[in-house]
Amino acid sequence: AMAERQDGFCLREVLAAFRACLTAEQTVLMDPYLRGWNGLIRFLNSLGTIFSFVSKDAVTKIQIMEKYRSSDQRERYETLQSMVEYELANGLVGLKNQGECPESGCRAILRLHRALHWLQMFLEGLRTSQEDSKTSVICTNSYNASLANYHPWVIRKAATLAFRALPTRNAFLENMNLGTPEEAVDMLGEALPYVCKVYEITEELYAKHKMLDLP
Ligand code: 1PX
Repeated sequence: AMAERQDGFCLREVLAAFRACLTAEQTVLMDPYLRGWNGLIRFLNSLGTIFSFVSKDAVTKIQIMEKYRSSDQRERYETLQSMVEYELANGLVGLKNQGECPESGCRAILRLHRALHWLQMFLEGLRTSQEDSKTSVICTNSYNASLANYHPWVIRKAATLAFRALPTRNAFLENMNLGTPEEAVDMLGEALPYVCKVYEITEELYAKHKMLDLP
């Protein structure tokens, strides 16, 4: 086995967290979901301060949820399903305009959920790409096909500029601390279906409650 890197990052733990979100009842557990996100943010931070503006925003959303999970209402936020039910029943979502409920859990999760779509496409792109592919190109393509549609021009510009700083495909795969690039690719193939499943369940839940466009 490979030695743990100094910052202890290993994508295996992140992927295991997304796997642990899924229950037999097809619900999504909040705590492992947030654990998965915190792991991703650690990885993002290890890529350099150029991505600070991204991680800052994601951390704000994660912290909204962590606050609920340590509040008196923690049981209401045990799963994405229980959160949706609770916030909808109590008018806590902010369905009409931004600022109505700035701390809405449904709203915070929707932003992370959209980013998870990007992640899914990016990792799949990385996994299936040629050895000499550019990470920046894979990243830009997956971003343009997903998250970019929700971002104003200035954010899109900043994001695509930052992507240029990404290391080569193989260096990026080695950074994941999953072994050789080939081993990392195998691991991604095994684990990505769980990330996809979490994404699908969330998408269906939000569609059912007409919350895919929360302001
Ligand atoms: C092992 C490989 C994975 C690498 C880990 C990378 C984790 C990336 C996490 C990205 C989280 C992005 C959350 C963005 C949420 C969002 O869309 N927020 C916007 C809307 O929020 P609002 O409250 O105003 O409605 C907000 O405007 C966003 C601001 C920040 C810019 C977001 C740019 C997203 C770029 C995504 C990918 C960047 C990482 C590339 C590294 C490989």
